[in-house]
Amino acid sequence: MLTRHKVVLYNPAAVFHTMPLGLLAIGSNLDRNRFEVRIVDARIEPDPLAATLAACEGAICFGVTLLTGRPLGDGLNVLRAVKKTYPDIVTIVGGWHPSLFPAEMLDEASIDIAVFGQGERGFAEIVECISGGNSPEDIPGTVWRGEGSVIKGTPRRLESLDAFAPPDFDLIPVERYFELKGRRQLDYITSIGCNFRCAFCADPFVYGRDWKSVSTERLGSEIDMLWRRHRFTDLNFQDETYFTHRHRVADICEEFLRRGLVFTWAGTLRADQGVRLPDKIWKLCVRSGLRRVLVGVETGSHRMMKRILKDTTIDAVLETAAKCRQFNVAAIFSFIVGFPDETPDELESTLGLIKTLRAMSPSFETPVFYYKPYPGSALAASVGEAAPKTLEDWAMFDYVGGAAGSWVSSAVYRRLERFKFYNRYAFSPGRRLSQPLRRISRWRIDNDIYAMPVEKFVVERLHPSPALS
Ligand code: B12
Ligand code: SF4
Repeated sequence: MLTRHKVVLYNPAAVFHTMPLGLLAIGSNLDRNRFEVRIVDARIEPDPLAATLAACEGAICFGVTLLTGRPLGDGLNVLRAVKKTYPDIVTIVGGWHPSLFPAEMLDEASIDIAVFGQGERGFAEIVECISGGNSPEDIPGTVWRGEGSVIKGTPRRLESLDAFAPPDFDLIPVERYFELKGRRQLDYITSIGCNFRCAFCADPFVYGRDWKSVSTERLGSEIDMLWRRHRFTDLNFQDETYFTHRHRVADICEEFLRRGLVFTWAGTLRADQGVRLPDKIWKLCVRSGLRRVLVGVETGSHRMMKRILKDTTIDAVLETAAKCRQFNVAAIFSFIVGFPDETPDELESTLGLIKTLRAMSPSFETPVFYYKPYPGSALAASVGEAAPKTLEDWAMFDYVGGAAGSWVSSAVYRRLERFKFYNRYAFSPGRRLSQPLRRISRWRIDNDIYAMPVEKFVVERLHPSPALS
């Protein structure tokens, strides 16, 4: 009888309960007859470190997915503890931060191998090597320690998702995620990469403006099976740009309708894609359950829109917003502020656009994030010395919690934090108790008066939980 080798995967602590799709992708592509896959998610374990150390007993390797910011810090702590307790376990990191900084990951002694880019095939090859008692070297898309130096393998070409096994949701306690999310919402990914070139985004750097997807037929039957099995009521597509090909989107809607699947769904839409989407596809989307789109607007300034290579326009944003209103689709319009050379007038244009969108519909949200200089782009280069250098610095570099880059003055930061607070309450439907706060917030936003933010002080004292915007 074959020995089943244990492989442990760790998802660090983070603010939301999105399902760990990266770990599901790599874990589902190991031969389950030969490998026992255990996923430990810090977001659902009461004592993640103890659970990880217990799971790693007898395991041949420990894989961690790492996002920049606090998840990176948590991941490093756990990697160190695992390596200390089990010096022979092979530790592997992958995901967005290692894809941006593969070689730098090996500055950390507790990390043996870093995988960059799409991970399914590289991870399977590494695990195969380890289980055969071999040292995983020369595997494309990975970085490892050679004789006295760190060696980077050749990059892998992005592969169609049809080349891999679909995510096996039995690897995670799906019901527990539903409970924590407060709704029966399943996360899913139908494509990887993005064809666009936005200068602030990690995607063009990591996937070279390539985009690959799963076929609609396979997606239809997977979602059908998952819906019957888990009875989710909402499907959250986590693709970078779900509406990349409008005819594919239409085919997926037809699949859902043909199979009689009843749920709502949400996906990412660029403003220019919203404009190009014919009304009949908007209607089809709504008929098949579209409830919300996520549109990365980023800025309300024409010059910044060009500078960040967004390749869309503010008119397109407003037109897409009008379409959302026309077809009764909710929208999250997300913004980025604190670009290195953003002028005060440009910042005001952004805040103005946010107010315009909020006033268009109560079902429009406008979260605001601070710009972070991810490498590989002209924008990041312009930040120069201010960019974080070590892994520890990157672990402290987090959008969540509201940190801005050092080039954002404290006056601008204060103004933005106050604007974000009042903007959040000014337009939200809220309960009766919060109506005075809503009125005062609306008054402050309409008149641009943010001095003496007593309400902000009181609310943050009462509800100190981290928020995204
Ligand atoms: C869901 C999500 C989250 C979830 C994370 C869920 C989780 N697992 O904990 C939450 C909400 C917590 C989150 C937070 C943030 N996110 Co986010 N998020 C996403 C999103 C939309 C989907 C991630 C996903 O599941 N992808 C699908 C899976 C299949 O892909 P994957 O994770 O990349 O995994 C593949 C490879 O990376 C690799 N791989 C991944 N892990 C591992 C591990 C090993 C061992 C190996 C070998 C390989 C491997 O193999 C996988 C299969 O090919 C992505 C965009 C995207 N489409 O990827 C943005 C994205 C990852 N997020 C991003 C950002 C900017 C953020 C925030 C900073 C922003 C914010 N608004 O707060 C924060 C940072 C985290 C924090 N400080 O808490 C950026 C990248 C940031 C970065 N450099 O790390 C992305 C790419 C969006 C973008 N284009 O800007 N995010
Ligand atoms: S911001 Fe969105 S559209 Fe632009 S490159 Fe990144 S994923 Fe693509």
